[in-house]
Amino acid sequence: MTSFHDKVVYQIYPKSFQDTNGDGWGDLKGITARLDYLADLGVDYLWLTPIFPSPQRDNGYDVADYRTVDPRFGTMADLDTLIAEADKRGIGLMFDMVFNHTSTAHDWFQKALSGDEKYMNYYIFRDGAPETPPTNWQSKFGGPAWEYVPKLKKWYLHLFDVTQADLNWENPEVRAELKDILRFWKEKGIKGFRFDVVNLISKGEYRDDFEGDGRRFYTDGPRVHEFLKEIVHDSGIDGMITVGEMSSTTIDNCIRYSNPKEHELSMTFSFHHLKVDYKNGDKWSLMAPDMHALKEIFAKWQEGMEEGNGWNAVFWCNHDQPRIVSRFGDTGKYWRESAKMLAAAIHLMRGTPYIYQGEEIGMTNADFTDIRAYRDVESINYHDILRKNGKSEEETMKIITACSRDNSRTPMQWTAGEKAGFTTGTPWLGLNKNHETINAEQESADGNSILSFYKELIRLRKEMPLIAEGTIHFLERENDDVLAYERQLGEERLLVFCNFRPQEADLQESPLTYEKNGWQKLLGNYPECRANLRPYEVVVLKK
Ligand code: TEU
Ligand code: CA
Repeated sequence: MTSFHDKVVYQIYPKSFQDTNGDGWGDLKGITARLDYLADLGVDYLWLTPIFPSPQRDNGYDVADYRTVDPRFGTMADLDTLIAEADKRGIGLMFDMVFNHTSTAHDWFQKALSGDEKYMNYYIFRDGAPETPPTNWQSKFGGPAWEYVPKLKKWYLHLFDVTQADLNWENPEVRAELKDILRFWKEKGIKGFRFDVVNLISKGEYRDDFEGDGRRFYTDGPRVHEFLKEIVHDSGIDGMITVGEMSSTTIDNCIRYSNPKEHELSMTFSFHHLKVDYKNGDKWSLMAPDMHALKEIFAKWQEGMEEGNGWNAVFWCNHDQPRIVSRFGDTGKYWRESAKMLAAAIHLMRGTPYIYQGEEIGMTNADFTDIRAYRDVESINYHDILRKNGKSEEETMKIITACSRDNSRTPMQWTAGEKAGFTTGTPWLGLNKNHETINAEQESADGNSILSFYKELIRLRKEMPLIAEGTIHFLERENDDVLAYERQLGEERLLVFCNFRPQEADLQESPLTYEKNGWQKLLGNYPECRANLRPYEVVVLKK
């Protein structure tokens, strides 16, 4: 199996990247138009979130047809052009395969609804009385995970929105369909795949959960590794770059998903480090990030995955997460410093880094304060749930504004001009007001910008095998202000110190002492080394 350790992936949310026909929706032609920007940044792959026909209840994660492009994004010819133009620049496309569920608008589900036995067996239908769902499981977007169909006198399972019906992976016909889809896109020239919530595909027992929302019965389920091996092998995608999105997973499972010996996936996304600001594990209650927990999670996952020869996708941002500078950094005085520090913290770890569009220019949360500005189904559902639970509109909006997935989905900020250079029409989701000061044009013109720093990190990965292949060991474990680790490959060593605080922080050993002892400063977000770390400072030293 090929290694992707020296590669960098850039995630595009096509709807918000670049519009070319003024309908307020980003499109494939828009991505093609921006390829030079991406090539200049230095990324190797573009992961596109789903561009398949879809009712867009969940922005394309509700797929109605896996074998073509939604006309709102363009045509198959536009896709061919994008693939060819990207290829010319040494960039490969990764597609986002949503195989845990389909939209209820998919032909298969429509046939199931009409009572066709073959297709009913594509989904998870259960008999039952209309008052009592088969289990008490909760949907990830709020409310029960089962929906009753009066005509069939049956319930179907939907772990996400009611329009996202879970597929029945126990049925070999379903697996055969999915393999066919993978072969189809591989033949079209797609170079890799991201698999949406792929550790939820093997459901275990259908039992009531009196301790949680049901996830322990279907997360990393009994046949998940077997299913993955089978579809990867039979569809001929082994050796291509693949990443699985793993919901509430464990290190042991992620080692099995990503150890090359297993022939499952190249790497895994896990999310534990992005829950350290969830109060009691609840996404919808506010808390300052717990730095101690963050450090422990990184140490455990980084060292644990290395020990089992697994491979992490390393990241802060995606289309489901609020912007990282707004969350763990600073959007005011230390905006630039904190964005660079956060970038280095991730890019120099052991794993393949992912950059989410706009992260490289330090984009911040949208900060929409009126629920009518939001488009995300999860945010809208939880707005209602929080209100029903007795929170005032003001308290509710404070939470939605901080936690909503729409924070990362606002249009890409290309210029300071009107509509940020994203569209000439009305964007499907509002722009962030700060595009006048935060935009790609300005960042590109400045050698000291966040964008320039990202380019430097990518360049270093290509130059220094240590970054791609070195071992990792965490330092300063008791110091909650600082994330610190050492990388090593043969004789070569790298030290990374990141101050996560808006004030100065001390280290056990001063960066100056390291310099005296023969270490060399390789990278940083402040000029010369000092005895301690300045606010949000990152210092990288090599020997
Ligand atoms: O997300 C899976 C998931 O469980 C969470 O990230 C979820 O979106 C949310 O953050 C819970 O609070 C994947 C996709 O990335 C997401 O966009 C889709 O909505 C979801 O699957 C369903 O396909
Ligand atoms: Ca468009």
